[in-house]
Amino acid sequence: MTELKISQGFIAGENEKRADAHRADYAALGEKLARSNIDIDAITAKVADFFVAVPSWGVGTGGTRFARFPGPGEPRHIFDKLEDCSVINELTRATPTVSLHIPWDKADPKELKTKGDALGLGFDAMNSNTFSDTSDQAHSYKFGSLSHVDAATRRQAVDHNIECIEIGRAIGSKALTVWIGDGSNFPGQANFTRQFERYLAAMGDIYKALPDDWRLFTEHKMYEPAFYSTVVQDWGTNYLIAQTLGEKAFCLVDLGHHAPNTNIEMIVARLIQFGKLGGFHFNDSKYGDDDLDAGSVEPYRLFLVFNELVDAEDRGARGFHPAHMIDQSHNVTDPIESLISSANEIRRAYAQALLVDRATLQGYQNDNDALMASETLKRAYRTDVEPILAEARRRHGGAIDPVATYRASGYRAKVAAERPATKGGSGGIV
Ligand SMILES: [Mn+2]
Repeated sequence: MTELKISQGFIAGENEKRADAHRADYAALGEKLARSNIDIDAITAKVADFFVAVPSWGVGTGGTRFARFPGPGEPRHIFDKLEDCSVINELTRATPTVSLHIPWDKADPKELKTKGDALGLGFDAMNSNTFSDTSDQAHSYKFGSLSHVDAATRRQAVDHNIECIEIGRAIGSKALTVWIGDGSNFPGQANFTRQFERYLAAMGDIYKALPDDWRLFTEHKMYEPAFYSTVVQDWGTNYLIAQTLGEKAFCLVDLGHHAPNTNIEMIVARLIQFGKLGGFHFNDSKYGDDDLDAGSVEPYRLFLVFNELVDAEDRGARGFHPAHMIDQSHNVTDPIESLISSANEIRRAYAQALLVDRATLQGYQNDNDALMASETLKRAYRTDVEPILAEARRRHGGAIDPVATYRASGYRAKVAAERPATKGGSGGIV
């Protein structure tokens, strides 16, 4: 019996208020798509089968280097976080898994698994943390972790990652994501080559501890916290890592971890072509690693990324099964609402990409008809697929309007009464 935070009866009641308008919108869109020989129910079924993991750290209010402004009813620990995550899944039916972060979410694995099972949640990739120190560790990561000049510090960082794998095994995870903050702030501070050699050797030790049915994701990030050089700074370095480590190693693309104007969709295509796309951390950005809500600033770019994913799916690209995860920091919104909205935006981009007429597109590409090729993408992108998203949710017990239903449920006020107000705390931007 699944422990429900918002009853199915309540969601059904909210849906009933919107049922007539939704039915009419879905029928109208179905007619429009049928004129292009697209079966709306086939698209809806695919969308309903598309899932994205929510990050445990995303349900707490984030922050910046300057401050953090907590909201009401902040989760006190991982078990509260899992309850908030289950609300997102109940309403969207798009987020059945949670990505944990160790040590932030450290708890008895048996209790984690029991709570996840009770809430109907599984566990996605484990995330290690060697970018900050805990009070009980012997060696500091101030000057690096897996690439540190000191062997004992590197060993400590390797052991931490192996511990993450062990916790993950106990709760049913199948992947480890490694992001490090190692780098330098001054020219000359680090020897680029030796630093990367040390990193690769340490990652090799982690890779050896990886179970056969697991995948290892490495995440590149252009800069921050190191501001002059970063060890794993770009997709090229990331690809070299995956190539060096072996067939269970893949590149993770965090959409916010690139310079402004970088053609991320082309990076995605390259990694797919060479069988090394591991998955995504979805978010959006304007200036840098802003960790804004997915699709909030550049929805067209998100669509173009999904255009590459659907293209790869259609042609059965080798080794193509990317992990989808959200990685955002919610500073000014209710984190649950932001994650609901982001899961919808990610599904929206997928649905729009499914509508691209690929045979026609290929024809325009072969004819060098640049304008009509672009228009073919735009035609799919301009389609309002909201009725498809709503129907995918509704068919699986979710809400036609998940944010409105969440607000009507009073969940935030209920947990605010149960959970004492917090002050400050870490930003959780990774
Ligand atoms: Mn990330």
